[in-house]
Amino acid sequence: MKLKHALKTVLPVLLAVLAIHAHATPISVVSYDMPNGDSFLPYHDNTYNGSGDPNVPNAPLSGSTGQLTDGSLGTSVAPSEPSGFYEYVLWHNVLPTVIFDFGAAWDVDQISLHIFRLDPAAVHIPVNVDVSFSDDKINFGLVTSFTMTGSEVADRSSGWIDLSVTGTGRYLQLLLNNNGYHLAVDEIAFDGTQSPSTSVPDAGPGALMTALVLFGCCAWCAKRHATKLTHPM
Ligand SMILES: [Ca+2]
Ligand SMILES: [Ca+2]
Repeated sequence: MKLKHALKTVLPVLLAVLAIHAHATPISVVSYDMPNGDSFLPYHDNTYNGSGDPNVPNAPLSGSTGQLTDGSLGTSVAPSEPSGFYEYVLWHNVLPTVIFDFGAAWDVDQISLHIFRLDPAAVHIPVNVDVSFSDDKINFGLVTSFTMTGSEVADRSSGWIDLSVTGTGRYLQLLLNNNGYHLAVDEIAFDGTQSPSTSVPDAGPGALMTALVLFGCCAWCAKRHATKLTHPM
């Protein structure tokens, strides 16, 4: 009886410990909506297979995914070789806004952008990236704006830029302010935890060890109490 009571007391603490140890995992993107890339065919989102024509520059694309979330990365590209940009989506004439659908609400804590920089061809890092969240794809919350220095990635190379965010929603909107220059992006990824936080936590070794110690203390206390009752002083 006492053991049952002790377990009842320690259980909330144990669950809290497990929740604290839940950690971020990659978030799968169900679909993203955005304007297609510009001019040359390699600049487009060539594998996008939803609504909208990926062969038409700046066509509105929606309902599916393409090169931005396929896991494939581009390489360095010579300024005179548009074909080398195939893995990238390159915008110039539009200020791209991309709305991602995660299929369910997630607590997002990191956005990772893989971007190519080529100063001689005016392919630059965006001057700022604006992030906002929504549950219905219509009403978006407060905007978090990240200002870039332009040197996050070395010239003539591509690299990851990680942005730490705090936000929850099924939809995430990214505004990539290219400030009138070219912007070449080949992958965008997200990390976070499923929302609400009552989802099944990922119990690591530390969490399990803490849980075992708590359980052991609980059992010892209950046994000691029972012994006292059996052999009163
Ligand atoms: Ca890609
Ligand atoms: Ca492309």
